[in-house]
Amino acid sequence: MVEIEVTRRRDRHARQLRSVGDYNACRAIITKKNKQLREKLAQKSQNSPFAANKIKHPYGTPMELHGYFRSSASYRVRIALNLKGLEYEYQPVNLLNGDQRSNDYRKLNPQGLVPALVDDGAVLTQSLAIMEWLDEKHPQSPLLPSDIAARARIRALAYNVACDIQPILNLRILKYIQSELGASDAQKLTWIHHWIEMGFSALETQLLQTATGPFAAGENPGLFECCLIPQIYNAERFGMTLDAYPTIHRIAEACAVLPAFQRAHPENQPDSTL
Ligand SMILES: N[C@@H](CCC(=O)N[C@@H](CS)C(=O)NCC(=O)O)C(=O)O
Repeated sequence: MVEIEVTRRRDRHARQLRSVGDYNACRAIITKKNKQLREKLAQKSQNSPFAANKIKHPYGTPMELHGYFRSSASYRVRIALNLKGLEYEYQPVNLLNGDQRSNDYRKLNPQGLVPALVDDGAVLTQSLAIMEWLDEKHPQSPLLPSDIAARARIRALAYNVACDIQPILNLRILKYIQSELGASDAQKLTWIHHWIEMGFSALETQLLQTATGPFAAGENPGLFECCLIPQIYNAERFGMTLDAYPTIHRIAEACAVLPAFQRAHPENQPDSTL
């Protein structure tokens, strides 16, 4: 009980700091919290640094997720796996070293992009396709609503992030605009902010058009939140805030307290350098 109260007080303090714009102090609290979480999880399993991802798998064979701690597409799939309580083994692919372009990795995904999921011999790529595969195969904690119109709406929100925001901010695009087109660091940042702002403004309006509960589809997070939270992480990494997007902010806060999202956080991955 005491521990829960301390945690709540710390979270409240972090929120207060963020609301007054003291992002460094807020980040320091969150970093400390995540470090403690990591230590706790590591204690639970003496042998494995992947304790965070060891959840009992109903069929015995763990899936293999090839990803990178900071990759937002990998982060989406980690959240989806955690929401469904599925065990998986994490295989880091270091994007900064170019491991995604190695011959070995291209055998899994000829696109040279993470994530890839190996499940029962099947190799799956594209995070949205992977999440829908998981949803069809493991119907517990559905990622999509049962109503057809609600499903289409959630897909549209998720695609806004996954098809129209993230792809133009991907590492290879950023590298290209700098190395081939000569963009400076400042121009790169302007590019990132521009496309996230445009995407988030539309999302905010779309979310407001339909009244929801704590999450976009009502009481539970799903496909949209799997896409949104990694994009927010990315936006904040590049110095953006959610002040202009109160609904997005509210949904993010609701996700932040859930273990499925906390375990999937980049800082809690075995390959994290944070
Ligand atoms: N549409 C793909 C996007 C995958 C993607 O863009 N992955 C990024 C990381 S988030 C990547 O592997 N980037 C490597 C690179 O740009 O070289 C998906 O949803 O899986």
